[in-house]
Amino acid sequence: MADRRGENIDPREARLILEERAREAGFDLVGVGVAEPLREGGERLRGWQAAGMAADMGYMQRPVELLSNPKKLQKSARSVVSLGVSYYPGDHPENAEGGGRVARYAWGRDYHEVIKERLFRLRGELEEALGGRIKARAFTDAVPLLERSAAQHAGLGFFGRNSCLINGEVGSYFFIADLIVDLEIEPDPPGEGTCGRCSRCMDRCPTGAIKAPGVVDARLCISYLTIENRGEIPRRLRKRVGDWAFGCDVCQEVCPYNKTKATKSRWPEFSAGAGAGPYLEIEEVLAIRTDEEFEGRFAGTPLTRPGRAGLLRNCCVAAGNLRLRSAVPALVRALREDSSPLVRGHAAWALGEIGDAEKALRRAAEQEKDAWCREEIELALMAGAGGAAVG
Ligand code: B12
Ligand code: SF4
Ligand code: SF4
Repeated sequence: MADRRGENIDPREARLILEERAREAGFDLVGVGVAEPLREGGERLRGWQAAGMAADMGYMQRPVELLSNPKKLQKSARSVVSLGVSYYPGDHPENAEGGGRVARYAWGRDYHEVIKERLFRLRGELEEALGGRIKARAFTDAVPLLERSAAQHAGLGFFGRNSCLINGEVGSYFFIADLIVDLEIEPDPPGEGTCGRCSRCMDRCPTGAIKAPGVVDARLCISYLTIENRGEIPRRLRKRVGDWAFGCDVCQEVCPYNKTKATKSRWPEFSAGAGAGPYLEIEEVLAIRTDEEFEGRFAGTPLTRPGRAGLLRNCCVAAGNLRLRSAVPALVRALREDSSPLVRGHAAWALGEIGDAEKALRRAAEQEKDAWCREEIELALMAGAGGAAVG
């Protein structure tokens, strides 16, 4: 139980202390909302779920009442503190070597771990400064709550047409973290701002995933296809994935708010040198054959999320789209030796795109036991022979 001493704290004083401590802890944005249901966000979520746009993300199929109500996470909740931390590490250099492109949020260490550490410390400091134990749940991207909606309520920014939360000063390259507390803290006015007449993100999204302003169909989104998706990248979308091997930043790159305002991250953990960086070496990734090797290479970074087969699948697609001749031997080995049909099938596709691998594809066709892979090989042979487009 919370120490009831917390109840005597003036909400305005609590807000000042929170601001001071959160800034000291390195958060770029701080805001507070009353712990009440997020009605508009909930309604939007309901429509999104009903349209099938959550794809197969089971955790996004949970009841709207749960995802949109902070009190479901903590019964005694009175305030939701939203914190923003810029992860912007800079821009991708030119892809001169033919690498697999990594979205900016994933260049460094795993944000879940990094933010959690500072968030827990902040919670401790707040408890101390506020003179009593406050009951607080601290999390980022890990519990069922519409974090963007909560953060908009708390004044951190407005919803862009790309559905990202945009802050007029910082842009949109920031993570959201939350503290749900049983203390009354003076709330902030909701975030305001507008895209005006701009629609660049909708026009430039490579797969047309932004179906309406603020509505992203995950089934088409490259971020979903390369991170959360456990199955194949649908053939009709593969070419549109381009060289993205993990996530996608296009709808943020084109956004005027990021072109002029994006604030560089002050957290060294999110810099390119701290993790995988802006590009993956495709041949190196394609040579990873076991989960142990994969963990050894990517543990502590967000890139473990799709699993070994998922990341190799993505690198095959990027290699195919880049027409990466230097990757042919690694693709042929993956086609022949990899234990995962997902990898073998996408390796076949990539070889079909690059061409000149007919012999290897024919040999694989004779040995392949998996029906889907055999189909991929046949289509790759047709594509490689300059036949019908694989689609
Ligand atoms: C599922 C998920 C995904 C899915 C689906 C994305 C989506 N747009 O729904 C996929 C895998 C595709 C994805 C991709 C990305 N994600 Co993501 N994702 C989430 C997660 C877990 C839930 C999002 C969600 O609730 N979707 C359901 C739909 C209905 O909600 P929504 O798109 O957020 O839209 C809201 C607004 O439309 C809002 N709304 C309310 N009123 C109004 C009014 C108007 C006028 C408008 C326009 C909208 C609006 O209601 C909706 C519900 O809150 C959150 C973490 C969390 N627990 O919230 C992170 C989160 C949204 N992701 C994040 C990030 C960084 C990304 C990527 C940038 C990663 C990348 N580079 O690849 C991309 C961005 C793609 C994009 N354009 O959205 C950050 C976003 C931070 C920010 N500044 O906005 C979050 C908040 C994680 C975090 N804690 O930092 N993600
Ligand atoms: S992340 Fe990429 S694929 Fe997804 S909506 Fe944005 S631009 Fe489109
Ligand atoms: S690119 Fe334009 S329309 Fe899209 S989020 Fe940014 S300002 Fe809004």
